[in-house]
Amino acid sequence: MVLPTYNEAQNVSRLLAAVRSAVPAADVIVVDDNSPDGTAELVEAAAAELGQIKLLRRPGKQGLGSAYREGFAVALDEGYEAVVSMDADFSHDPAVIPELLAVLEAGGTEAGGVIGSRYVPGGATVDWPLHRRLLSRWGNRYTSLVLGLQVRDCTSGFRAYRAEALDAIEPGSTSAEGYAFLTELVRRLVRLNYRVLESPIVFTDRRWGTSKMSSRIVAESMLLVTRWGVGDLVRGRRSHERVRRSAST
Ligand SMILES: Nc1nc2c(ncn2[C@@H]2O[C@H](COP(=O)(O)OP(=O)(O)O)[C@@H](O)[C@H]2O)c(=O)[nH]1
Ligand SMILES: [Mg+2]
Repeated sequence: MVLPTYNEAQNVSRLLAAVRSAVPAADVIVVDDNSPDGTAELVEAAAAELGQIKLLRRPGKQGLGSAYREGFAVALDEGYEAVVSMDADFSHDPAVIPELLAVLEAGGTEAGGVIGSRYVPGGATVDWPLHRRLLSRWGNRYTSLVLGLQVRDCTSGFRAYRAEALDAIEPGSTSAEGYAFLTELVRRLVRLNYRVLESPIVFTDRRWGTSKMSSRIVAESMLLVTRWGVGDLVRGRRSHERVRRSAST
């Protein structure tokens, strides 16, 4: 499990306990960017209590993409079979992790990853303010249209990757900071002919703490998706038929 945290003091202790009970065997890597609210200290306390929790402390806020790049590098070094990512704010229900792993396993070696998806039948978004819902829904529609991806939720951070596939797409060589980072990983999986499956989740707005999403992150995402899409058009490279959606519910 790779969990990026920035100012998640109100969530992190409970979340780590919930993760442990959902997937008792999982090792957890928390990547904290020196959160001013003391998140790292709470992670250390949880690590002492629960075990199998590693904290990567970084000097300052460097963004979600950067946190994942570092967390994934450590996870891939450890030689796990699967790597799971999720927000540390309870928007992603830890109880769903075993299901994502089961769908990944059922997908066989050609399945590069499973996305916990809000936009496949059975998926939903609850309590999110209207502007966030519209942004996410239309941002995803734009992304799949422009990039020719058959994936409906490219910006969900709740995912299970086959470690071999994650390694193959070299997340360390990406440069995006926000949602575009998540989209770029999907794009790279599809390019390498991996299947990207989607399993429905119910996403709930965080109850505690505040979102770190910013207009800069949204702008970065729109800009990069557009740039990639134009690049693809120029090169005539489209990959519609390569991705199939999971039929699982
Ligand atoms: N380490 C690290 N984690 C971050 C950073 N930005 C966001 N996060 C974490 O990434 C996850 C997603 O961010 P969040 O604020 O929930 O975004 P939202 O769900 O789109 O509103 C949360 O667990 C955050 O604590 C960052 O710069 N560094
Ligand atoms: Mg969140």
